[in-house]
Amino acid sequence: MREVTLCFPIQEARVLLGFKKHGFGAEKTTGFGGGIEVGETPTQAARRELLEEVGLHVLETNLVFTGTLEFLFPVKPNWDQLVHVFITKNWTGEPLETAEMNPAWFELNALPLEWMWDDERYWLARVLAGEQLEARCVFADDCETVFDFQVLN
Ligand code: 6OG
Repeated sequence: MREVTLCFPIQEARVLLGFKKHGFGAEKTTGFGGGIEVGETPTQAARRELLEEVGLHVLETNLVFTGTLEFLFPVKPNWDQLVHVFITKNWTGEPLETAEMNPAWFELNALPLEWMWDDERYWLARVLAGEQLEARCVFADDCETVFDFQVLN
């Protein structure tokens, strides 16, 4: 299964999200991340992707791993992904628009769930509040709607 990272920078009561311009999940708003390259740890990949996608420099020690989420698409198994999720509260640099992402800040109590992957309504607020979460999410045949969401621990 493809392994990817997803990272959410948090400052005060706000989270930085990005409007994704291309690729898997294009036109959705979400955190920053992407594929883990050969020889990289998930933390190294999360750090690289945060810099590439939004211009923020973060130390590995400032990335807090919150768990893995498995996303399964029974009608499109090649879309299945294992996502290593991180939050961070310490970085340097200012968010920059890049070829991949257009970033914006959102209040933690007003997440733009209608613009996000359907799964995020099940787990995002919990992870942003600092909860550790291992979960499995199965998408319906439309590959957009969550069919089943199970917390594994
Ligand atoms: P690239 O293909 O751009 O990395 N991602 C998902 N995020 C959510 N919320 N739900 C999913 O369910 C996801 N599948 C992937 C992880 C893809 C980026 O999209 C996230 C990566 O940050 C299907 O390399």
